[in-house]
Amino acid sequence: MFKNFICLEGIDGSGKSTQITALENLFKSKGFEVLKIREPGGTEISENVRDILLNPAHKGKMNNITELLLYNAARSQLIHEVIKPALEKGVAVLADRFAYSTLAYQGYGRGLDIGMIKNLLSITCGDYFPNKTFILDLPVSLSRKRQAGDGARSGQDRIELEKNEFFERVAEGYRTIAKENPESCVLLNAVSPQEDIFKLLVSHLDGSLVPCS
Ligand code: Z5A
Repeated sequence: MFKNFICLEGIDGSGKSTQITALENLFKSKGFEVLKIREPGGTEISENVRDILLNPAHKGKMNNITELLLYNAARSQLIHEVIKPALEKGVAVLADRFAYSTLAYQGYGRGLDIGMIKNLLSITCGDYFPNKTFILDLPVSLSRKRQAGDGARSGQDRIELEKNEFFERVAEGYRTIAKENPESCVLLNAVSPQEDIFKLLVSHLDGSLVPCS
């Protein structure tokens, strides 16, 4: 039932939104009903939590456990209000980040205990976990360049204000996650041209797309 729950992960600017939009178009052209979601966010409550999490005025004030719980609170609401009903109707769900973001940022980035986070994620997500996760692997220096070159941005959020060393740990954490989950995760080189990444991504989905019932 949960076959078409696909997630894109990676550090900021790695091209998640770009690839999700291309995937959405492909899925629609194949007759799928598609739901695109982003984390944190996607419901009224989760978007309010997002505002608290990303507010740059909270830089240096938010405790790491508070941050961990807030990301999971936003996710729990999104799962129960949006993801669960969509998957039960046979809608394909395309997620811009999900639970592996917490493992990468709060676990490997902040240094919180990985086992504790995995336990929390299993409470938050239960059976609702992407069947395929694509991790876009980008050097931190390029992530910063893409952020700076993106005119649509209005200043840095609280997480973007972190130092490069934090993002190096997050990027390495994502590589570890990909290695530990070879059945469900694919690590893609995000430096390649968008079209090449998309072709590769689709090649990993072939055969796993099922039509809406
Ligand atoms: N966070 C967390 O700590 N814990 C959690 O559990 C969760 C999240 C769920 C949410 O940020 C923040 O919360 C995030 C992690 C943390 N913090 N950081 N840093 P967000 O949702 O607001 O933003 P984001 O997901 O990090 O990033 P983004 O700006 O949306 O990036 P993106 O979607 O990966 O990239 P993009 O918008 O598709 O592309 C960025 C630019 O690069 C754009 O100009 C593109 O045209 C260009 N681009 C894309 N692909 C390419 C290629 N292949 N070549 C060249 N240029 C490209």
